[in-house]
Amino acid sequence: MSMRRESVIETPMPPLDVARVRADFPALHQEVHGRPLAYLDNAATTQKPFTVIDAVERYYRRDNANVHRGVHTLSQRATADYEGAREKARVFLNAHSSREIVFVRGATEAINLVAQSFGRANIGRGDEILITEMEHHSNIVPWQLLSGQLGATLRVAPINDAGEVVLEDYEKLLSPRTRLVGIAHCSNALGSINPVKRMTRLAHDAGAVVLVDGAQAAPHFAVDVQALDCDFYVLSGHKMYGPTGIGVLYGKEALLEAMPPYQGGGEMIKYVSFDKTVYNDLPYKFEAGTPHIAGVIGLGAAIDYLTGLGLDAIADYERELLHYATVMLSGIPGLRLIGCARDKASILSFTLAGVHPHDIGTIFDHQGVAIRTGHHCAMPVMQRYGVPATARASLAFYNTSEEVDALAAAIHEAKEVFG
Ligand code: 7TS
Repeated sequence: MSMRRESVIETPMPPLDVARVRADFPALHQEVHGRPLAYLDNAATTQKPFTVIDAVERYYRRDNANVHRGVHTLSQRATADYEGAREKARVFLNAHSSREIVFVRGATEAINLVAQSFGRANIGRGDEILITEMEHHSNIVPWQLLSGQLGATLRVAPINDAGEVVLEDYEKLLSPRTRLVGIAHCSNALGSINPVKRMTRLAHDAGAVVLVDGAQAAPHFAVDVQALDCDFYVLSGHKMYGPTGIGVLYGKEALLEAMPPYQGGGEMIKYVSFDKTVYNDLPYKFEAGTPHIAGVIGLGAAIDYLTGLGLDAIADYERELLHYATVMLSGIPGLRLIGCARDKASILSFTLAGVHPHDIGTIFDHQGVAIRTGHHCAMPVMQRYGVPATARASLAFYNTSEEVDALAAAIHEAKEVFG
């Protein structure tokens, strides 16, 4: 038995069988406006496999109870599944301890938690917060709010034309005044993957704490928070094939331990009287109120699904698909690809001469091709490239080269309509 196990572990992961994978996602198999759906809006949210849908349904059908507070069987089952998902998230991120895994609503709430809890306790007047020019609004606005509240200054590391952070400028912006650095691991608008390990080391050398926004990274490749050595790492469940309304904040235990609570309420306390309240241990100190139990359990199933496919197999497949799509789109006259970083996830932002991105979206929808158009909650990126908006195709491991062909055909259709 043990020999069999060992041989399974030593066998390299098989390449991704996309036809089999697609069978796991019910929403992919439908027509839109009489055309087979090509769902290419995965950076906005991903579709869910049966295992995630079933896990959520099983909780509501069979195990529905509140967690951590009932001795009855249903509550024990719900608690075991909830805490089981925490352990899955810990392994997924290679965190040292499950006390470092806090369940939140999503990447947005995780960043706001760090800003308001860590930030208010550790950042003051005259201090600096450094982010990059490619951040999603959720890694800009919480720091602007905090800076305004504390009299701190927000600094921004620029990006080059390819959509890569200019590391020399980033390094120059780091100083003893820098208290916190916020970096996207992967940009939602450009696809650029940042060298966060190196950027973290540089920030630490300057004495700053580092938050990595992993919302667009975790669905595409393996993340190891201990190897990155970042202080905080945030995830959104719905971008990694799990439910909406659930996410993870990873924080180094010593930092979380020293931070004040973000919200007060039930669950986050050990003892309450009108004179004094004693807060709960980690991670419960940061999980006030009844959590999104079904969401956590669904996220656990999504992590199992990703791990089952293998993050390396996912990354390999998506790299090939990105290459195919880049070649296809680059050859189309009038098409401008925005974001050509050397290290890039399967996200293609583009503009089409003479066609407004919103019109592109509508025409594509009639071809069954789902993409996102707009500023992608990254307005400074649009400003950097001098465009009001882009069309964005974001590919997942269940997308195929035929769907990329459908995208190219839809682009030609848009050019004909407006050309
Ligand atoms: N960070 C990045 C890099 C993101 O792409 C997003 C959402 C968030 C944070 C916020 O995640 P939430 O789950 O808390 O909303 N990005 C997108 C997008 O690109 N299209 O729709 C949402």
